[in-house]
Amino acid sequence: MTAATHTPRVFSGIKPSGGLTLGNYLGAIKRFVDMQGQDYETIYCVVDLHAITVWQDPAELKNATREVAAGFIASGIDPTKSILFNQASVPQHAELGWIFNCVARVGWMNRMTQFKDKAGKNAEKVSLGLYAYPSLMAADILLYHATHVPVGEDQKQHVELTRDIATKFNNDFKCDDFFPMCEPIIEGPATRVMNLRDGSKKMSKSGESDMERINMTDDADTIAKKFKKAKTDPEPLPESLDGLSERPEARNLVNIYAALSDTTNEAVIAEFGGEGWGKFKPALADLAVDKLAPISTEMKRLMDDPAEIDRILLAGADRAQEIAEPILQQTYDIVGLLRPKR
Ligand code: AQP
Repeated sequence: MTAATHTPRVFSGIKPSGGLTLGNYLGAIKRFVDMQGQDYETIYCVVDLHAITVWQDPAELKNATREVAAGFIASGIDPTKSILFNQASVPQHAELGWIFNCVARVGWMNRMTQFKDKAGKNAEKVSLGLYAYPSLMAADILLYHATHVPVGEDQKQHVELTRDIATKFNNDFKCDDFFPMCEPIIEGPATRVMNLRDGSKKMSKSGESDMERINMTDDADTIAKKFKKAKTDPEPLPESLDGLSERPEARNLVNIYAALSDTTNEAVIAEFGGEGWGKFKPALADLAVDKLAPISTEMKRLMDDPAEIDRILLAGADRAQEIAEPILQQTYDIVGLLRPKR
């Protein structure tokens, strides 16, 4: 099989490790929606197996899984156009993940910056799953022979590792390009949305303070309050983009405005250059409310009917398995694992 024969196929996922943030929306979901209905098959997954690499309250996890699914649908992922499912309902992910644990090298995992950030000084005490996370992520992507992976900047290194795993597997087992070289798609002004209280840190679901992030389900008053209190400096917005280079908090708010309004940072600076925060922050809050309110209203409506979300996820899992199972079966054959047909 040659690269050219791999069907153009998009795969990406989001962990149900807490409520969705504006970072997840701008860095991932909004872009997933943009890629839907173009020249790719699109497969989107709630990656619950990744969520449990750190402790998750079992009573919360199923709800969080449904909420991420609701976030996808409310943002515009159409389950008839894209395949939408949760990872735990397609066991082939974990099966291929194990094979990739045996392909990936410990030295590769040691270089993963996300592991270092998340483990911090506690590396001896974190789960083995957190360490092996990138190998399962490679399985998520390659189980579908996905060719394109839209992600935020923080996931670039993991997609590159996926390519390393594919290359080593293809070389070790002399199977040409059985697994494709997937491309990370990292585009737009908000590929790394930063924490509102500290412009050197990423906005995360699991960050310590709720004030450091905008949740997709925040109401208008909360969004306005969070932007009002967002850390900035005393200077007005600069007249040109260069003036943002040493101002991470200011740059972050400009990036968010540009991404929410589907424009460029240059256009935002052309509109607001020279203005103070007293004008820009309320405009940003209004824009965010305008974009997020219809999504959060729809998320709430969907969450009132969890059985319907489960039905959508199950139908998606069936479609996902139709693609995944033959690829996993071929992988077993290539590796030499005996798996007689029932
Ligand atoms: N701040 C961000 N800016 C841009 N993109 C982001 N993404 C996450 N945060 C930002 C992108 O969202 C997708 C799903 O990410 P994930 O939830 O699976 O994992 P994560 O990157 O670890 O997200 P969080 O919010 O930081 O979760 P926690 O706190 O639980 O670890 C990815 O494409 C990611 O790049």
